[in-house]
Amino acid sequence: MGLKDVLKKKIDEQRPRTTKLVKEFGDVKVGEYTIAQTIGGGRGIKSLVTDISYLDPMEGIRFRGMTIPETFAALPKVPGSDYPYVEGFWYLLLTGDVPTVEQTQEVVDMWKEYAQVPQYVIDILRAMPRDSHPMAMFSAAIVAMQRESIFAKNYSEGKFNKMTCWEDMYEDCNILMARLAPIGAYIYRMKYKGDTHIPADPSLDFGANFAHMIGQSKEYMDVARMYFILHSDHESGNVSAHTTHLVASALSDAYYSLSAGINGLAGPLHGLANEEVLRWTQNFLEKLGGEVPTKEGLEKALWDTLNSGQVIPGYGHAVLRKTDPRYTSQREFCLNTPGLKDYPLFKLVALIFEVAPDVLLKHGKAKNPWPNVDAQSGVIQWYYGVTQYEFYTVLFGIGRALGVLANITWDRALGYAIERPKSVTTAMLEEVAGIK
Ligand code: FCX
Repeated sequence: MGLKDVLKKKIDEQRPRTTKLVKEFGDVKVGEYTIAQTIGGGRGIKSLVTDISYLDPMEGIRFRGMTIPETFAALPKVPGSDYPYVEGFWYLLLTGDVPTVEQTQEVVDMWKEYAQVPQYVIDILRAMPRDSHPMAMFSAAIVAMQRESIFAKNYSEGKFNKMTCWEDMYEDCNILMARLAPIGAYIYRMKYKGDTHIPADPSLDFGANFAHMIGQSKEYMDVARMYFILHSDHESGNVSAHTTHLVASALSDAYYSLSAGINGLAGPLHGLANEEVLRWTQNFLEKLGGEVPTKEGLEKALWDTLNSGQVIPGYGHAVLRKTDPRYTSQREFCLNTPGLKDYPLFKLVALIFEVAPDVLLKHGKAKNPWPNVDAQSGVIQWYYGVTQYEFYTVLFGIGRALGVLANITWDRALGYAIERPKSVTTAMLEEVAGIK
C-alpha cells in the first residue's frame, strides 16, 4: 500500500472518533481559563487538536508518541549514516507508522520528482534586493508558487468536496515540501556564495541534497537530517504552527498557509532566536578576543543583557519547564563529534547552560530558566562553516514545514472548523473581575 492509501485508511479510522466527540460529547468542558490567560496570549488554553506531536512541559516533544531518541532509533537510516531519512520522518508524521525502507523510498522518489523549483520563483528571488532577509525571500518564494495549488484550482472550479479535499492538500504539501530545500539552498548560494549554484544530486536524499546544494561537506549531511527532524513539529500552539493552521482554516491552500507560518517563525521570540543566540554569543566571544570567559565574566554579561531589558536568547519557553530535549539532542551531537566538543563556541554555549538557568531563576521572571532548541543550533552551523546566522531561521523553516504541512493535511481530512475565537473588551474583563 502506498503512502496516500495508508493515509486514507488512517483518516477513515480517525474521522468517526472526531465526529463522535463533537456530536455526542460536544458540551463536555475541557477546562477553564483566567483573565491572565486571555490577556496573556492564550497560554495553556486547550483550543487546538493535533495527533502529530505532543509537548509535555516536563518531558518535551513526542512525535507520534515517540521521544526524540526513540524517533531517531526507529526510523530507517540512510545507508552509511547514523541519522534517518527526513522522508521517512514525513511518513511517520503523516501516518503515525514507522515506515519500512520501501515506504521511505516511495517518499524519496516522490519528492525527487517534485523537487524542480520553477524558473519564475528563481526570477522573483533574484528580483528582490539582495539584502532582503532570507526569511522574507523564503516566504516570498513559497507564496509565489500559490498559482500551482491543486487545492485552490479544484476549489475555484467548484470541485470542492469536504471528504476528499485532503487529497489535494496532500499533493500540494508534497510538492511544496520537495521544493523547500532547493529553494533554501538557492537563497543561500545567491546571497552568500557569490551567486554560484550547485545542481541537485539525484542520488541523494532530501537532507543530504540540501547539504550538497549549499556546498557543504559529507559530515554536514547528518547535521541537515538531524536539524530538519528536530525542528519539525512542536504541537499546534506555537506561532508558526498555529499561524499555518489558522490560515489553512479559512480554506486557504498550503502555499498561503505555510508562507504565513514562515513569517511568524521569523520573529525574534520564535525561530529567529537561533540567530539572536549566535549574534549574542559571538559578540561576547569577540569582546574577549576569542577566549571562553570565566563563569563570573559570563554571569556579569548575562545580567547586563537582562538589565538592559533584553531577553537571554535561547532560554525560556511558553510550555516547556525543563531543558528542551531538542537542545539535549544537539548538545549530544556536539559532545560526540570530535572537533566540536572542544570548539570554543560550543564551550561557551555549554558554559551558558551552566550559568544562565541560575541567573534567570534569580532574575525571577522567566517561568522556565532552561534552554530551548535555539540555544544550541547555531553553534553547530557555525562549526561547519554556515556562518551567515540570518540564514539559520530558513533552516528552521524547512524543518518546521514538515510538521505544519502534515498538520494541515490532517486539518482538511478531519474537516476542522475555521478558527474564530471570541474577543472581549477591557471593560468586559473588568466587569468579570468585579472591579466595575
Ligand atoms: N530572558 C529574559 N527574560 C525572559 C526570558 C529570557 N530568556 N524568558 C522569559 N522571560 C521573561 C518574559 O519576557 C516575561 O517578562 P515580562 O513579565 O516582563 O513580560 C516573563 O519572563 C514571563 O515570561 P514566560 O511566561 O516565562 O515566557 P513566555 O511564555 O511569555 O515567553 C518565550 C516564552 C520563549 C518567548 C520567552 O521565554 C523568551 O523570550 N525567550 C527568549 C527568546 C527565545 O529563546 N525564543 C525561542 C523559543 C522557542 F524555542 C522557539 O519558538 O523557537
